[in-house]
Amino acid sequence: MTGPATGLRPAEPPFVAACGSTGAAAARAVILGIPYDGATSYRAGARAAPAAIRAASHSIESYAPPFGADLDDGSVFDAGDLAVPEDLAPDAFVPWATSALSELDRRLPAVPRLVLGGDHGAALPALLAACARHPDLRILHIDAHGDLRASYDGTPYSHACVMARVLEALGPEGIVATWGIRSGPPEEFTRARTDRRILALGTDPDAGPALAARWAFGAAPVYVTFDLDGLDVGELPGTGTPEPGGLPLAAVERALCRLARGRAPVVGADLTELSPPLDPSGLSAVTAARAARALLFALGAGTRPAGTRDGQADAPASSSLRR
Ligand SMILES: [Mn+2]
Repeated sequence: MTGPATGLRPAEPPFVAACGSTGAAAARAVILGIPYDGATSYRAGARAAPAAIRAASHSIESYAPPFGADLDDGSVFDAGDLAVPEDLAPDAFVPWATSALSELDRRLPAVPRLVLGGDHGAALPALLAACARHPDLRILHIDAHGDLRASYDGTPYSHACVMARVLEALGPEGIVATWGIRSGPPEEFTRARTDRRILALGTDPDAGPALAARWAFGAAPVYVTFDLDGLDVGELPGTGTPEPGGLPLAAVERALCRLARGRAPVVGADLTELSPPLDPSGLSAVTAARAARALLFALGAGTRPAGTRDGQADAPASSSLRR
């Protein structure tokens, strides 16, 4: 630890698959919690999500039948949570977290990272860093909302503005594919149709897997930004700005399975907007833990146990998902 500005709080307990980790050096993917929800517009609580997702991860299996793969192979390292100062306004959070992440880049292994928010704004600094590193980045944006507002609640860093800021940072060859979006002002839907860097997949559960299958066999780097309110509210009611309808988690798992099997590098991912206090049943945290497991496979963690199959026609015969 180098001081409060860039400190990490240990994960207690760590995400289930990281419990058997032999340490950061052997990791193929790193989990980093960013428990910040100051960019929320409606109902807060997402700051409790990293801890809730880790706790719920102990109720799911490390083996995932849709992937035919197991995370319990020491390939995940849980770095803990960024020690975000209390009551940081969004305009102050973004530069603070940008600097904290760049400090962490020197201390954490140079492997793909899964950021656990927090609200969607908590993931913005990681998204902007990925855009700066990869001008041709292909971003799969799963969400109920387009997040394309220039400003909201008096700040350009509200969670309702995340993808507007990302598109400013993304190079001309970059692509944002949006999936699950079903709410927002008319201008956002007009922009999604007319901006040539936005590929609007709508809410068809089959559209994401079809796109992922194409991207998986390209060379361009892929990033997945997953606002959990993109999911069916019946599967994940515990979120700050719920929208009835939404994608089944199984469809998202199918898409991420395509990425896990492909050769395109999946360079980062984030999972945001779980608000644990809004779902006393705990179902939402379990759904989020399942989503985190799927993202970790897409990032290159996990191994296929001998003799397992999952019925994927494109499954390679090797024992590892990607390598
Ligand atoms: Mn959203």
